[in-house]
Amino acid sequence: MYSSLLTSLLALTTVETAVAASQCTARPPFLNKLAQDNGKLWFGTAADIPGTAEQTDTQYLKILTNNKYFGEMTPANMMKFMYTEPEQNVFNFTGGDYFLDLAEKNGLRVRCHNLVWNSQLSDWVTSRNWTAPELTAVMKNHIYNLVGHFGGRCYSWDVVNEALAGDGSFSSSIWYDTIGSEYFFLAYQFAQEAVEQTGADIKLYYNDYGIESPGVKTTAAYNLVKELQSRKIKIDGVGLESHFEVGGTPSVAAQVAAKQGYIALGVDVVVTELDVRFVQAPFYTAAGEATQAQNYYDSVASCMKVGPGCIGVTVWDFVDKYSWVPSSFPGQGGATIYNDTFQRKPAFYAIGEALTGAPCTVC
Ligand code: 9MR
Repeated sequence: MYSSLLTSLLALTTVETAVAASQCTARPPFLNKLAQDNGKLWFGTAADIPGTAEQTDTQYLKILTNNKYFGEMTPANMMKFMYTEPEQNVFNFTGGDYFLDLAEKNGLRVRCHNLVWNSQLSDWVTSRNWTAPELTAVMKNHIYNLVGHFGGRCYSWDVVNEALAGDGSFSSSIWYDTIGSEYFFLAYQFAQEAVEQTGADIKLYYNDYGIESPGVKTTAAYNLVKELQSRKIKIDGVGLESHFEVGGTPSVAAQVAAKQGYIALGVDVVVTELDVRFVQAPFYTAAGEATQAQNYYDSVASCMKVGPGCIGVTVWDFVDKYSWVPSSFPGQGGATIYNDTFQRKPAFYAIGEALTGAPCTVC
């Protein structure tokens, strides 16, 4: 369990604290390097680039593009439907290409995100009624064009994003409501065909939240994987978003159990969007940050404990000022591993400890 770092830091004298802190400051845990040294493909982060303040924030970019910290980046928005196909069959790959260029220049992999979702669709999709064959053709064309254009530059694609409701049924979406449950399987079939046309090794993922610990929705996700497999349609992995609340995250055991369930089906898992938000201020108390550190530790530790089937951990951006949380949950925040002024939080060191099993000062 994550304990040694915080307990020992709290127990130290002022002088000792200063020494320990300076060791951390002088030699912070290089999270991606530690992840890769310990059997993972990456420790990664989402980034919302180009088109936002992140694009020109030199302090931000210096950390993002340091391959010792991050080995993967996921576009928070730029590859979504509304940006990539703003008008029917008119594609805009500028943002996605910029993102991939930045990643490749710095040696980071990219999880491409996402092809079929109910959010951030273009108006031309949502503002009219479609027949099932018409919308199926729209979906196919979108998938073929995106997979074809970005090709093997994508380590993987999140093919369908957030298809399930809390009770394990398909949630209402323009795709489901128009095409029915077959939309899900067709999306993967089209993605598989498109990948085959590229000739590249591109992994196909299902990505969702609320499937990080055993329960009805997680069982439903297992069943989607099994159904794809029984139809011999390509499915390589499941993304466990892991958007959690401070003090309210599933136990390590629960997160291990859920991950083992996917891995037992023969697919990989990735922690794809990890963050742990405070549901109310204050966001920066020692006690709150200690709990948050434990929560981050538990998710990363669960990925370590299940072995190579959990191939990496990605946080959903790394500095509080660029987190999605405050705009989606007014009054909530403090969810990432750096505060607004780029100071590393205890959670940062806790991740280093989870990746290595050793306190940050020696990792
Ligand atoms: O981080 C994204 C944010 O900038 C967008 O406004 C938001 C729109 O819904 O989507 C955010 O990313 C989401 C991701 O694509 C899917 N899982 C949940 C993420 C957080 O909302």
